[in-house]
Amino acid sequence: MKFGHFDDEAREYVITTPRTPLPWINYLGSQDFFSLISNTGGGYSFYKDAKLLRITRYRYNDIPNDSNGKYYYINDNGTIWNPGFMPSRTKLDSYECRHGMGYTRFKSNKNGLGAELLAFVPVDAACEVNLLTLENTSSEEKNFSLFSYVEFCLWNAMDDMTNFQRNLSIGEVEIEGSTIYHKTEYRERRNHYSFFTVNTPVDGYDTSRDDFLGLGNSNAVPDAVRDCKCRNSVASGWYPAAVHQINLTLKPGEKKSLVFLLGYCENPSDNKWEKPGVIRKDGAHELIRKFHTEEQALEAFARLNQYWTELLSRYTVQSSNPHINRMANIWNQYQCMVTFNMSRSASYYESGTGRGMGFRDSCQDLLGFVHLIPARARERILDIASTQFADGSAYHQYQPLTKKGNLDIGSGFNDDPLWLIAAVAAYLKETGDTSILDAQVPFDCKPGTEEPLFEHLRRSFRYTADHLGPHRLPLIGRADWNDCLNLNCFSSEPGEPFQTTGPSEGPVAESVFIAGMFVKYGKEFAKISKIYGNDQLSETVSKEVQNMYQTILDAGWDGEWFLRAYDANSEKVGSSECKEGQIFIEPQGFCVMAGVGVKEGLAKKALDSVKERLDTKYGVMILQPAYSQYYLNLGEISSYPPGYKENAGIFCHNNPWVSIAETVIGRGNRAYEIYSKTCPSCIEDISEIHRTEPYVYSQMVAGADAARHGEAKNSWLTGTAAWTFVNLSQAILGICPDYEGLRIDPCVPESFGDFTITRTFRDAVYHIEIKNPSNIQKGVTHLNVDGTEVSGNVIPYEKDKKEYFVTAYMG
Ligand code: BGC
Ligand code: IFM
Repeated sequence: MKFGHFDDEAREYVITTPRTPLPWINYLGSQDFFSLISNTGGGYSFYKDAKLLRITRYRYNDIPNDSNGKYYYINDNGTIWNPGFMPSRTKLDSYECRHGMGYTRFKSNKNGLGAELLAFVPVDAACEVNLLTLENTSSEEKNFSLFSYVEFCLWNAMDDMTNFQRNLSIGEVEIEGSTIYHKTEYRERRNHYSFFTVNTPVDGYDTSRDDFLGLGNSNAVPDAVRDCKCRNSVASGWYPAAVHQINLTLKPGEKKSLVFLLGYCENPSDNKWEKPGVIRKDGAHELIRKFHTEEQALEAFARLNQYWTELLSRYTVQSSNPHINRMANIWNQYQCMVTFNMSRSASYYESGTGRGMGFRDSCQDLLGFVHLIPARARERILDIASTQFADGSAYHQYQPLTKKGNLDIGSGFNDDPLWLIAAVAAYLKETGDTSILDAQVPFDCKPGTEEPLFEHLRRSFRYTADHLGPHRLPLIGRADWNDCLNLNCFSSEPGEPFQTTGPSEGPVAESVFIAGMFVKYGKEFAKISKIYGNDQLSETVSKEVQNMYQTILDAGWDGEWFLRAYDANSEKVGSSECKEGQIFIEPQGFCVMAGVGVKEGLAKKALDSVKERLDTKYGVMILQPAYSQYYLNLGEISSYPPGYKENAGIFCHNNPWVSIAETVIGRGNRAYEIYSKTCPSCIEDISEIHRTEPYVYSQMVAGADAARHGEAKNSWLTGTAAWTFVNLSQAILGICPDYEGLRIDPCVPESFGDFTITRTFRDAVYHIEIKNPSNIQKGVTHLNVDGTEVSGNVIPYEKDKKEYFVTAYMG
């Protein structure tokens, strides 16, 4: 069952009922100001950091769910409704919500009054524009009142939810015409404020939420809306809000457009303003001047569309498969940009107050956006590397505003360091910009500790190479990619909850997954060392990589698949000898991607075992059999009910790993089969089972052991976006950026036919046609580049050439 449809021409998903299985959201913003917006108008805004600079208030875990947002109420002769259905939940005569690239548009009608709301964040300004157009579609004159509504958050969202003894006394507002300023906390440390305004004189306002709502009321039908009369309240402490009342008369067929603006301002640091208690408003005035009229709003909207057109034109495919075209050209790349902006901080499943930017997460996200925004990818790499410790290990997370490592969570996830090599390798291949290796980057953000980025990579490599366990496999530490595989956790007393840090941490558990990473990214580091002019290091690194390759074969192979790990007692994890958790997906994908076992014939065996034991109609599960009880020696993984999350859920993130692995051994049919099972567009028809948004990936789908097999959770902020884009664009469609140039190496299903790709690569545009006359799955015999036959499959890179016309022949 579907709840809407794709509009590919407009690059939108069109939701046709507010009653979606879960809130289906979108993200507005591309630089510093961001909003989350659901298909019923819920969500919130923040500046740079969802925890530290939260502008409007949202309540996760609320009843009803998703009931705070930027709302517009209409009181039309006693009928109170919202264009997005919530929070009044008044049945609408028509409803449509279109989520597009950085904007959301609602179109609804009730009793002959139409409302169209366009919400977006302009490309270069710290504000959200809401262009609301009301139209009388009836044959009689209409007199009605419109009310806007936002509830302010007292900036630090965590503090806002906990520190009431202080917060309820600090809320302050100022009112200037139609502009309501929220200036709480601007007094001491933070010279910032936000405002909510509309481009017309108002007939009333409220700034005290509870005066607007009325005693004991929810925001479904505020008393002031019911009475058609704002209280003109001025908040002092308690709950600051911003409400505008506008009374309107529309003749039949008449339209009226209003521009609402939610803005954020910081005063210059040399602030000379000396009026205690009153804010300096020039920043707001400037923003208001820029987005005051409907024309200005529409111009800014056109610029936003242009921005996305340019961005998405960097990789486009035309093939016989509409799902691939849609996902590659629009939604997969869009989601990659959202993960660039958000990492794992703010979604409807990440509260914005917990995880900020993940070290491993952001490094992997980069694989999906480096071709779109190489300059910002460079900046991101340097930010991430600056949080690395001098011994090569890493803070697991850092805060987007401060860009400093997060002490609460600390370090100890032993896969983290190698992801930095993965990110830098992807950047170098994409851009050829080797100057990044010389960039001076501190350790743990401490001035005076700067070393070239190359040295950071060397330490990442060394950290893994120098922390090996009894089988000479890498030590896992607190966990590797699988955060919940906590093999070093002990509890002093039986029945005590597990601990993954502190004195009980054991040192010896090992990870075959990290070993696979070490081979894959160690090879990259050897190449990077050569590029950096250090041939000797390159050779040493290659030897260590070769040793690890052999170690995996000796100690990491179980007979039919790769082992997952050894626990702190050197017992096998992910082996046929285990009672539960006999086979895990991660090492099968990563070891084969690294090339381990390919020539020995083990890769094929491992992937056949994946198909036989882990596959379901909704995707490949992370492990089988699921853990039926909690095992202290395994940690959090076995704390989940069977079929959920890391305990045998379908983790969409590592499905592309096995799909890519299939392309390594040339099985395009199977690679696509795996791809299609989790591809949002391919499973749109089962939205009632899948439940999360059908235009983006979710982190997890419940596995075969779960009661709700096929149900997804944790949409949007997942490494799945980047890895499926790598899978689709590089492994399946075969356009692979490499150090020497673009390599063409598709691995497609037999029925796929010819296809074309246009791709920007290092300032040149490549028009690539791939011909597959014999319908094979893999293998390029030769290329024709601008009329010249080229043997092999790498397009020779010529520095100043701006356009390439390439035909690749499969055979
Ligand atoms: C997992 C969660 C887990 C958490 C612990 C996450 O990456 O997906 O299920 O609770 O790590 O840190
Ligand atoms: O690898 C992690 C990731 O960092 C956060 N989400 C879950 C993954 C698997 O545990």
